[in-house]
Amino acid sequence: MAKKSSEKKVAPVQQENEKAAKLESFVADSTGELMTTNHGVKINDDQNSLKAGERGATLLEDFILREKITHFDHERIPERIVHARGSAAHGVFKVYEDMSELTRAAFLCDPGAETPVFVRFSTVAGSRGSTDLARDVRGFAVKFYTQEGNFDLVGNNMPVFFIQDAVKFPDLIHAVKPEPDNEMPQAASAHDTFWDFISQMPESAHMIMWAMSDRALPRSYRMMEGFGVHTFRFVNAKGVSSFVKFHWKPLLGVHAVAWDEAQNISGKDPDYHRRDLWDAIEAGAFPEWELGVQIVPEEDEFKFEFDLLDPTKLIPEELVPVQRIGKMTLNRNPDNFFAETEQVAFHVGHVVPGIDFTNDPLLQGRLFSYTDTQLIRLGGPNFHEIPINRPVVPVHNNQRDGHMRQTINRGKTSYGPNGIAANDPQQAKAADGGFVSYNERIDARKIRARSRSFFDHFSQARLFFNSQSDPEKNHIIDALSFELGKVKAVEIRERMLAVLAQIDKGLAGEIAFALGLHIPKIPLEELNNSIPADGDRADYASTNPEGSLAKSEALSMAGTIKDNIKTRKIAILAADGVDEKSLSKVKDTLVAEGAVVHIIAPKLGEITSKGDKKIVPDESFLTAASVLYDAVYVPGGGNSVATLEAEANAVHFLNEAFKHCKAIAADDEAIQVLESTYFFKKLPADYAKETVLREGIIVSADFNELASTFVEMIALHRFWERENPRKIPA
Ligand code: HDE
Repeated sequence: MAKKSSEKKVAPVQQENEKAAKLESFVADSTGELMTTNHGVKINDDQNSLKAGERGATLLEDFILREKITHFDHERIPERIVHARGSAAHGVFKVYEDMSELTRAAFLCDPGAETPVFVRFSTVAGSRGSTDLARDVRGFAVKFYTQEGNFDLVGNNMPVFFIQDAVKFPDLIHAVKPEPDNEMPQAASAHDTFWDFISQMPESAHMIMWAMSDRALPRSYRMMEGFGVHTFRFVNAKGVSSFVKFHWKPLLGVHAVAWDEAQNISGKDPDYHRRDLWDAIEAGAFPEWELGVQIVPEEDEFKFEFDLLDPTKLIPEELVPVQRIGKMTLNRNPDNFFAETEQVAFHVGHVVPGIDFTNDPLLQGRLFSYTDTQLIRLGGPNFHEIPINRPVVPVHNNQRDGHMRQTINRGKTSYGPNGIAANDPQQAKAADGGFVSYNERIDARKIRARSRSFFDHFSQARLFFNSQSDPEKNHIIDALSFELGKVKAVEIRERMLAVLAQIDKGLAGEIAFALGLHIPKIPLEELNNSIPADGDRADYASTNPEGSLAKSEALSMAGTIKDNIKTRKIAILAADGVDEKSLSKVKDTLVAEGAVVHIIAPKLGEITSKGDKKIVPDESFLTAASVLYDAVYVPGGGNSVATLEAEANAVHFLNEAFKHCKAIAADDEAIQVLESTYFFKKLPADYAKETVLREGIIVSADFNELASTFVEMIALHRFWERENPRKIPA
């Protein structure tokens, strides 16, 4: 078995915990070791196969060659059918206060307990090698290694879902995946099959608004909210249950990139989110989220305009506030992508005593799917023995054998009840921590049907749209115009316009204009084409009530945290002759505020400052791109300014940063570089601070003022107002 090496390199910032200690016995480190076969025989030569003579044929006898090639031939396993592309990190979770009034889950009742976690973020539709910046939902799956076994909160970065019943999931995924005849397009919903399906499935209207919003283009996994989506149950020690919705609230705020930027990033750095997460953790800038819960007492189940069991609905925070009950910190990158990130197996059915399910039909179907998929993906029923999946507490039961069994179970019995082994392992009493399912009363007929309380498909879609800021609304309109513009079949576009008109006529009108179409008048009962063969269309007709809430602030990203610039990436453009004071004053201020600053020069190697100091740039214009940065600064220094002004890449860098609404700062001496950009003429003649903050551009000779205002500007994230008029040549 693998061994512990005293020389194992652990970055100083990385934190250890109980799960990390348990994983340690599986870690292999070859530093200073001799090469062996898988059976421990030392290898003398693994670069030349065994041949009959120097120029002769390779001999079948060569067990070293055969083992090496055979293992290689089997290195790949099936990728996840959805959420194939992901990145993960280790961390810890701590609850703030004892939650035992609501739940008996021990890890939520002891503020002193630190629970190890492993979190995997993912896109949904793309395959393993696809880009991070696809317009898509993001998976947000958390495995808590609690003292009562594993609890998996397998959520997304959007609080609702496309469909109301798990039986439709294969249809949804077949529709969004690349089309089956030509396997195109990869990691994109902008194609006929997806919108063909969606336009006949009005229950997806709410989720479509989320998926077409900026939420689908996160700036970073570290800047996304997470949601458990379904309504779950908390159950306390007395057996009293309440409904609960889970939330993750990122302490860095919720931020997005622009669609044009996302498309560019996909080319310049398809690993953008993966790298961002990895780099932040390596640098010790540990991402943090607060765990939030919305609690609904059992007796209030029917108090809402929507059904708590309907996964296309959220509970507006105005109706039930989110209580923040604990904090999660990700503080260690995995040692091995395959062994950990790829082999981790989440399951929405992994719950601990005190957390239970509701009858949400989407949740119920998921309970079946996750084990089923792991059986083939991870090769058999023993995937729970893979180190990353093992709980930190012991496992004892009568399950035995199967492919790749690791545990060597002692004794004669593998059944219960047994007399031979005194009936061990014994079932656990509830008082000893045994899981007891919530005693919900069910008295019903078997029926394939949906409750009418699920049929309002539009009021929350409208609530979401109405809650967005103007730039966010524009982005939704642009996104839908883009996606439907990529759809070839006119009847699909038209059907979709009819659906959108149910949400908001203005929204549908703008998209119809972009598509050069009219909105067809399709009555509500005609919109839903997902009805059973013997179903009556009228029985399945959507309803479209007004909804009593006009707006919900929490649904917009506009009011998110904007008070710091921690981990934001800032570019400083420089060339030979740069004024080193101008460069370092701004750089030092940004670094002191926690930003990551890169100097970008016409070439790599060294540049020489005005004062003859050697400066080593981090990137050249060839290796860097403005889309990989949040803001840009141009320091002074006559020669540097003259070089940058004449350098098309530098001017393009600034133009693009402007187009993507980013903060731009320049030393007064570098004004010529700005003058070479197309946007300069838009600047007001006097750079008063208020104007500067609105426009996100500052030019000043006072480095102190410049640096501190630049920090404020970067914290605001983006200046979306600049998109009007939205015709920008970059
Ligand atoms: Fe999943 N989902 N899902 N899902 N899901 C999978 O399990 C499934 C749904 C989510 O990082 C699969 O191990 C069905 C909602 C995440 O490893 C599979 C339905 C939500 C991940 C599966 C849903 C999710 C998955 C594929 C409809 C948000 C990635 C590989 C009822 C609450 C976990 C795997 C990771 C993965 C089935 C809907 C979240 C096939 C049948 C809703 C974050 O089992």
